[in-house]
Amino acid sequence: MKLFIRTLFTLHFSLFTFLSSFAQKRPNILVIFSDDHTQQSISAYGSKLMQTPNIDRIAREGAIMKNTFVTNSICAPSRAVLLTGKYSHINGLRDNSPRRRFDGSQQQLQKLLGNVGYQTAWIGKWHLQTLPQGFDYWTVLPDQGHYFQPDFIHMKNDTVRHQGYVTNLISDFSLGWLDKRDTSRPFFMVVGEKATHRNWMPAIEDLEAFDKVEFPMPANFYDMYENRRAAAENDMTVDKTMLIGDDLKIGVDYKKPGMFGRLSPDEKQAYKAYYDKAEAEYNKVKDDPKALVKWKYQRYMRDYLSTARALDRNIGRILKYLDSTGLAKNTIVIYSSDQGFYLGEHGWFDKRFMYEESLRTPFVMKAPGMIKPGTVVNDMVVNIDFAPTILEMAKVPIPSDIQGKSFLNLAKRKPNPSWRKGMYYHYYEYPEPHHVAPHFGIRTNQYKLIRFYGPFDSWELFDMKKDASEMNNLYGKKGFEQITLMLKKQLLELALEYKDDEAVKILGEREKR
Ligand code: SGN
Ligand code: CA
Repeated sequence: MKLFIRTLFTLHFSLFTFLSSFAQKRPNILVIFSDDHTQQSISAYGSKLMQTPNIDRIAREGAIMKNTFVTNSICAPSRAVLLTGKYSHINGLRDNSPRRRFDGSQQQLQKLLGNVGYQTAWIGKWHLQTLPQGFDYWTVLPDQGHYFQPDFIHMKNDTVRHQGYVTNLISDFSLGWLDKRDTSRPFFMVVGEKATHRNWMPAIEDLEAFDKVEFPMPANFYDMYENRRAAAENDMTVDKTMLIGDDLKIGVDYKKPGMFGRLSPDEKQAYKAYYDKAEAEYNKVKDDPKALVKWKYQRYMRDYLSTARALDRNIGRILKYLDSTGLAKNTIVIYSSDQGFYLGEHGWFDKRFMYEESLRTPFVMKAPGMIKPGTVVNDMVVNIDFAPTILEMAKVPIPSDIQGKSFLNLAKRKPNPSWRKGMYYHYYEYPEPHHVAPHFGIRTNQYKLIRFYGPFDSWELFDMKKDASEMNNLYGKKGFEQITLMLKKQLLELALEYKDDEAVKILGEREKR
């Protein structure tokens, strides 16, 4: 009996050491996931607006996915896609309204990684209404969080206010956790950035960064939305929707609690001095609508890009930490954002529409030994693919109910002829806050077909090769009947494949009429 127990014990022990040594071989995974940080402002994606040397470094040392799209261009739903690898109608989080709450009891990436021995953490912006589940450690901003002196919730319902600028604090907490983690296990950490979400409050040191630059307005800034009924209904223009106070920071009451009231006395002084100068310019143009909108656009760009500077700088800080601790050689680093954003295209800020600027999102990753430096992937990847790609890199089997596909092989430069040729999109939140009608659609290499439903029931068709800025709706025009039929068929196939019953029903009803 004794011998039996001893043998059993030895067996168990060797199995344990075997498993933990196996676990040791798995790479660490660090995902930096920002908010509203768009490809048009990232130099690795060809932006001339500013330099993002640290994001570019990840791309240079690894892979850049040039055509990365989201399933639903909005904050919390996009995070839910990252965690589940499933569309909004499957993971349950379709929009940001407080009545929608993410069901954290469902299968999620961190739980699957935790099951094989990963130590898991989410630090920073979370925004999923319910508190994180399935992480060993988390520290999150309540709701949208604040840029200055933000509150954080630390593992319980304890809200603590911290001194400092949010992008710096998120890095401090992330590096702090890396310092104290259990080094016998691989880690999976998400650094959830608040930048560059509205109302784009730059760090003090970045306030004047773009003052000498005059930004060219996008060619379609003065879009009149001809032939695009749903787009015409928007309430997200730089001209009309952007707020002079909270967004453009003119005439702000620094005593009022909230975004500006949280600045320290020194920060208030610096902000006031800086935005008083902006106010003097504003006073010169405020009665001239044409000059005013140009001024608003310049101010918007300055604030957005200055806020992005701290983001890129902090990514650099995290990369340096990995270098100096030797972790870099066994750590996969991914940089991505929850969606893209309009920097004046169609006259807009914000996201939501299936048009290119907010449909796209950045995705770069370096994985030493796994992905060759300088890799450029042009195949279409979608944010449902992020979770399965991470699972494959961690050598974890991908559950069959995950809707995305791992693109690791594409990043390893192994072409896959059966890879998707069209991506599927579905947006829901309406009417507030920006009056973007619900819609779904398909984007192929050359075309985009969008079906708006609800109050602005309509179709849009674009030829992306000839009309990259999506100004010319070809739906119903002569000569496009065949391609429209084909795209409708593909759209229905995708809606069926992803089990989007609501879209299938709408498409079916249309057919009957
Ligand atoms: C949230 C949204 C923004 C939106 C404002 C509107 N972000 O911050 O897209 O501009 O609300 O606020 S999201 O993370 O929820 O998607 S409002 O007060 O001007 O209506
Ligand atoms: Ca966002």
